[in-house]
Amino acid sequence: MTRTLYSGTKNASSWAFRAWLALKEAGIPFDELVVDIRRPQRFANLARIAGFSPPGAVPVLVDGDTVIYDSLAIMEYANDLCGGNLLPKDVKARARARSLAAWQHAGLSGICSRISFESSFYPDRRPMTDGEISESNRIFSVWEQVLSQSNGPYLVGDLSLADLCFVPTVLRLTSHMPSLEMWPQSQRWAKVLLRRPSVQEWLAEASALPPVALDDYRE
Ligand SMILES: N[C@@H](CCC(=O)N[C@@H](CS)C(=O)NCC(=O)O)C(=O)O
Repeated sequence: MTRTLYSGTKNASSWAFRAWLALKEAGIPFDELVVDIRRPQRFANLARIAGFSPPGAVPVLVDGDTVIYDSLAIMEYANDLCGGNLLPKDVKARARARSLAAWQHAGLSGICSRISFESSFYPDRRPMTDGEISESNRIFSVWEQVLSQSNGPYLVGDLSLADLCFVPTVLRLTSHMPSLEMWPQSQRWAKVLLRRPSVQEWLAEASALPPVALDDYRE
């Protein structure tokens, strides 16, 4: 049986990044097929995906006769395949991890919407607006409080799906924030998270690609 992840362009697809990370961190072997979601080939490629996956988006994991679409479903599946190692055993800690993952998955209350995943890779990043700095501080204050409760090193203790869900956001924010000094625990967490070999493997490929320019970045 084959297991194939239809993944996305590495400097543009934050959702694919999350699913890919969970499979890697779970130690699950899989083939990767990068679907180019940049224009102009974007629409034809996504139409092909829609032929076997209802949302017509990436990521999609095809595991034998089972099609798993949506990054969070793939992450949960990766966790199941590795015996639940990517979520805490304690019921309340697991609920906390799932709350964080769900918040991210539901759009993170629109925090810094113009600071896209793509913009993390721009060589000439713009300064954040005052509004973006205060939105970032809000999420850093949440991470700081969660890390104080768990004592780290990851959000709910050991590495979990919650940390992996936030990797693209950590990258977006840390690549733009003037300073993280106000958030020492989050700063440490972000550093450890971004240095994981899985994250570094994806980022090495992402950084080698031509940046994907988005119109609303400098508005
Ligand atoms: N909720 C979905 C979102 C997936 C998603 O939006 N993927 C983007 C690429 S990062 C995509 O394929 N978009 C297709 C489109 O915009 O038509 C998930 O978590 O997998």
